[in-house]
Amino acid sequence: MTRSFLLSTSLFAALALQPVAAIAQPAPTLSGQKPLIVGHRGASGYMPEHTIEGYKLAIEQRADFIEPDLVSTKDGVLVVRHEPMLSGTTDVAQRPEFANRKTMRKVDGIDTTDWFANDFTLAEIKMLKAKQAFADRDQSHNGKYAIPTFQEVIDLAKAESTRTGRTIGIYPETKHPTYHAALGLAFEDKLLDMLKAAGWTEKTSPVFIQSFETGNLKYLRKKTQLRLVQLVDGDDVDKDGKVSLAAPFDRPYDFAVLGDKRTFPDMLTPEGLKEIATYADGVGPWKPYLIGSRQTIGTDGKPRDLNGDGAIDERDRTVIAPSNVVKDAHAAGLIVHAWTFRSEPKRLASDYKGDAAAEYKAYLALGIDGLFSDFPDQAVKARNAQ
Ligand SMILES: [Ca+2]
Ligand SMILES: [Ca+2]
Repeated sequence: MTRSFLLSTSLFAALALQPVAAIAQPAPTLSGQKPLIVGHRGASGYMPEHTIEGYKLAIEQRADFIEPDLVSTKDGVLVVRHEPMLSGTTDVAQRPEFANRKTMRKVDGIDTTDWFANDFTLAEIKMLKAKQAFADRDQSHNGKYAIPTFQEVIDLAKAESTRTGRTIGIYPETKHPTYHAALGLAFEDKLLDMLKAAGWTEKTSPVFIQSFETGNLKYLRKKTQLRLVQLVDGDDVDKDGKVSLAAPFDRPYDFAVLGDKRTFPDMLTPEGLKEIATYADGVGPWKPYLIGSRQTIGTDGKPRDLNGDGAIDERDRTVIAPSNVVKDAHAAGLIVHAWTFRSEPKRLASDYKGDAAAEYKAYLALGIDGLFSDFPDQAVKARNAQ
């Protein structure tokens, strides 16, 4: 005991000689500025996603950017939904007037039966009400709020910037570009026209445009100076903490259509990142690509229930060493915006002990330039605590 006391005392003395900042300071962002907090689909941990009310809450919670995911209506109006399928986030299935609109379509190669935004006019979409997408989150706002158009989100960001005196940025995602193009509803030009009308055309404008596909980002690169972000997806995380792949989450869907065999992980190698830097300003990786988490496998070959609650989930995983993705992306001149931070204790690896702040801290320490959170208040608090 004496020995360890002496050791720890001398270690303490050695550390005391160091400037405190040298010990705990996170790696710098590419710009050296504070990381951005993006309200993911609004403040979707608290409110139904992609509603004006949800975006307003994210702004109240001091998110720097709000994130509208974009899909097209039948009459070519951009509305905000996470996907063309409407049943997961609206009351469409409870509306007898639209019962016959349920149909099967192929979405990124997958047969999908649902109601699709592209089969509804804007007037019809406006009859629907939003609902919370996660069954384990607050359902009390269901049925109250309308589906906004993209224009309404632009107008909100402008009005709230004026009201608050802060710049509220927007971070639109072009959803399923190949799918929309096949329907004659490609909307890249429309998106740029709307942003231009809002006065946003420059690299310094408070806008990022994101996509999981590559072709539409390359197209946009030729037409705009606005910042572009290549999203990088995956299917799942395996027992060892590595991202696993299965279609359609194995590669950008335009790669799949063109027979390009490169996968999402291939895009995060130093070479892959250099390629992205030829047409985008940043990369938006699913966060297990930065810090994975592994299961503990028992002698029976099954994952162990670390917290003994009878279920196997995120809480039974242990984080592994961080990857080099942030460092390699910065070396390629790319910013890194990671997603999605979901602050509920049940969605955190065991290392974080149910404390979302610990997870934010671990990622911010890598030098990420921004992150998407369903709980912007918690993300802002963690960022400001740095
Ligand atoms: Ca999104
Ligand atoms: Ca468990």
